[in-house]
This record gives sequence, structure tokens and C-alpha cells, in this order.
Amino acid sequence: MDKLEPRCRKEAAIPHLFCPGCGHALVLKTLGRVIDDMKIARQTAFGIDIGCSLLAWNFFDINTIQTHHGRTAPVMVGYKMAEPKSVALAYVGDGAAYAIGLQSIIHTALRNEPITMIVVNNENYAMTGGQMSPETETGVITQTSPRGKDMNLGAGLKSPELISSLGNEKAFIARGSVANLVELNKLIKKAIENQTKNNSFSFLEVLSICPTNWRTNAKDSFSRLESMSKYYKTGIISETTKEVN
Ligand SMILES: Cc1ncc(C[n+]2csc(CCOP(=O)(O)OP(=O)(O)O)c2C)c(N)n1
Ligand code: SF4
Repeated sequence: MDKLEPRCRKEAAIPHLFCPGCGHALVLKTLGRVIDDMKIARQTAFGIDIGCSLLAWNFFDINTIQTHHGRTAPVMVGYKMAEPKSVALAYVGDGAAYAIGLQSIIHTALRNEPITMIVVNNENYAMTGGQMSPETETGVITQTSPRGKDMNLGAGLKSPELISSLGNEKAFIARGSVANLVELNKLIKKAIENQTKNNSFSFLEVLSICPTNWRTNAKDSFSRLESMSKYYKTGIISETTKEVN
């Protein structure tokens, strides 16, 4: 196995199925390194959505569950109820999470269900060809906003902040970016530990790049990511100060 790949990576699935330069691969490799470091590969259940996240169906050599569009949170809540000693991860795109799936996430957060959600925010519905998502910022051009997203369609939804406002004091809520994989590694670890140590809900949004639908080269992808992080601020949004058990 290539030393740059996490140990929990499925060797037969190299190279991955994402487009060249896709941010999903960066998020997943960082997640894999955390799973290696925490030695939790055997107890982890990895739930994926419909969207480009489904291209991770064979990324890891760990138990993986394919769910319906926007329904990864309730599926993983059910899994965790059946297997309380497992580490339940829900890996979702921003369209699925914040449009069709938002109500599920809100109630998962309110009930402090002990799962860890990672939402990859590339500001579009990538798998279906780059339509506008709730995260698309005002003025941004997509397949369904060819003249730039109209202000009347709403500014980009700051979902981690929204979820934080629900008042679950045991939740860990943060936003990272594929522009800073060292920080992302730390945030993923904290998000998983809030499940394993505190038996509580965690929510991590990751700002990511989609060169195919953004129609950007590597340099322009990261310039756009930098501009995204001015609107969507990275870092910890809320975390519990005391351990629950
Ligand atoms: C109930 C339902 N509605 C719509 C779709 C069509 N659909 C498949 S993938 C997708 C977009 C996914 O976008 P996102 O969740 O942002 O993930 P990305 O592809 O950007 O990673 C949609 C709308 C579907 N499969 N099921
Ligand atoms: S369409 Fe975008 S998000 Fe999907 S695999 Fe390609 S680059 Fe990644």
C-alpha cells in the first residue's frame, strides 16, 4: 500500500472513483488517517448518501452502508441504536444534507443522537450536474443560476450555525476546509471523540472543491475555496466543556 494512503483504505479501490482533483478524496483520506490513528476501523460503520459521496462505497476496508438521498442521518441513528458500541459516521453532500435532509439533521441534533456527521460543502448538487444548492452563495453561477444566484433565492445557508442555535450543549459543531488538512484532521478527531467519549452528536461541515462543475483548474479551485471561507468561517462553532460519561 502507498504510504500516502491510510491503512484502512481498500487497496483494490485505488485509484478512487472521484474526478481528478475532487475535494471528496481529500476529506476521505483525512478521515481514513483519523480512523487509523484512533484504531477504530473494525467498529466503524460508514454511512454514505446519494450524491458524489456514494463514490466512496468501496473507498475504505470498513463496513459501509449506502443510504437514500438525504437520509444518511436517520439510517446511522438506527444503526447506532442497534449497535451502541459502534462508531457511526454519516458522510453526506451539502445538497442532500441541507435541502431534503435538513429536518432529519435538526431532530438528530436536538435528540443528541450519538453519531458523527460530515457534510461536504461544494456549494452545488455535483452528481446531477452542478445545480444550485442551499449553500450556493449569492451571485454564484451554476447550471440553474446561469446569471448568478439571485439574492431573492436566499443567501448561502450557514447550517452548522443553524444547528448550533438549537441549543444542544453536548454537541460538537465545527466547519473545516480541504484547504487546511492539518486542522481538518483535528476537527474530525474531535467530532468522532464526542461520539466515543461523550456519547453525543457531532456535526462537521467541510468546505470542498468540485473542479468539474465549477469548471476550475487547481489554482482557481483553491482561490474559490478561499473566497468561500470568508463567508463560511472555519473553526469550532460549539463544543461541550465537560465529558458526559
Ligand atoms: C429523493 C431523491 N431526490 C433527488 C435525487 C437526485 N439526486 C441524486 S444525487 C443529487 C445531488 C447530490 O448533491 P449533494 O448532496 O450536494 O452531493 P454532491 O454530489 O455535491 O457531493 C440529487 C439531487 C435522488 N437520487 N433522490
Ligand atoms: S462532480 Fe465534483 S464533487 Fe463529484 S466527483 Fe466530480 S469533482 Fe468531485
